[in-house]
Amino acid sequence: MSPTPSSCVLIGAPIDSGQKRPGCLMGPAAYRTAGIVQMLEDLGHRVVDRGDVALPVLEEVRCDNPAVHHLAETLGWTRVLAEAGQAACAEGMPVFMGGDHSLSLGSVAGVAAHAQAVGRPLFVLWLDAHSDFHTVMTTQSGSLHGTPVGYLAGREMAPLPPFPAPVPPQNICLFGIRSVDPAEHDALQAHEVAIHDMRVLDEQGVVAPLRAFLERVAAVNGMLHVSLDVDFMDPSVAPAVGTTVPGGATFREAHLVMEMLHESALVTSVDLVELNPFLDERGKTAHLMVDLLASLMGRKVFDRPTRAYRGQS
Ligand code: HAR
Ligand code: MN
Ligand code: MN
Ligand code: MN
Repeated sequence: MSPTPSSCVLIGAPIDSGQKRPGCLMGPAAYRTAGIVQMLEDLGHRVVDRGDVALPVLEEVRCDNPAVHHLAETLGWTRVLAEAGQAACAEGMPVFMGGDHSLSLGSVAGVAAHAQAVGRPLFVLWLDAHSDFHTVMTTQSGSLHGTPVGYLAGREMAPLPPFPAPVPPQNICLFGIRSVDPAEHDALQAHEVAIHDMRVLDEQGVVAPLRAFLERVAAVNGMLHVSLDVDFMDPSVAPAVGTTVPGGATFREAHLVMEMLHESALVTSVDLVELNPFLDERGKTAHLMVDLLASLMGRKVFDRPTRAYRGQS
């Protein structure tokens, strides 16, 4: 289980439709401009850039929540990303370049289908200010970027297709959250999702809670999908996101999480989401996201041994 070198499969997801502020669709271009391919190659990885997925012909859909917007588009993106994601898993580590967080409806569906096919349990680390645990029926904003965790946990999400192999709530870790709507709060309580909110990270730091989760992944030879929302970080270090929430992870906390993930050698797929380049300051946030991925993929000042998590050979 060597963390380097590996093959990375880049999948661009130029998606804006999961929320109301235009701009996230420029995300994949911003990551490429910030040098994501060169960075990965410099770390010794093979990189295949699959380009951007394209929206298929849309089907007509309706739902009973009048707040919901762009449902047909979201359904279309979900389909193509699930397909692209599952195919990419067979070739290397998929890196989904968003696009708003609704892309994870598809990316995680693809990864989950792959995990099921190879008979390994899937774990999901959700680095975000938000819990994204709504359903199509509970969202009040109607913005479907607030629903992917609900979907992958197997909550009722018609007219989306049923989630393939729902992830058991205990295998989902929400890390850094600090903005949870009342309907999400109640559903989270009922589902036993692992939650390390900002209060926990303030008290314990990022290391102990993350280590505890990684040990659980390693103990059962799990696959680990990491979904990194720009608003996991504090807006002072990551301004280019439409839904900033003060009190987020610092620059070093975010890198430390990524460095620990690298040392764990457990990560099998990644989402980079919610970057809105139109709101950025001279590429600052795009560069931060690429640098965080670099830490996750092995950039470090001094070599450190791969940390053997319990149960990992
Ligand atoms: N919970 C709020 C809603 O559903 C805000 C969701 C915002 N989500 C993101 N992604 N920005 O984490 O509208
Ligand atoms: Mn829109
Ligand atoms: Mn999110
Ligand atoms: Mn968020």
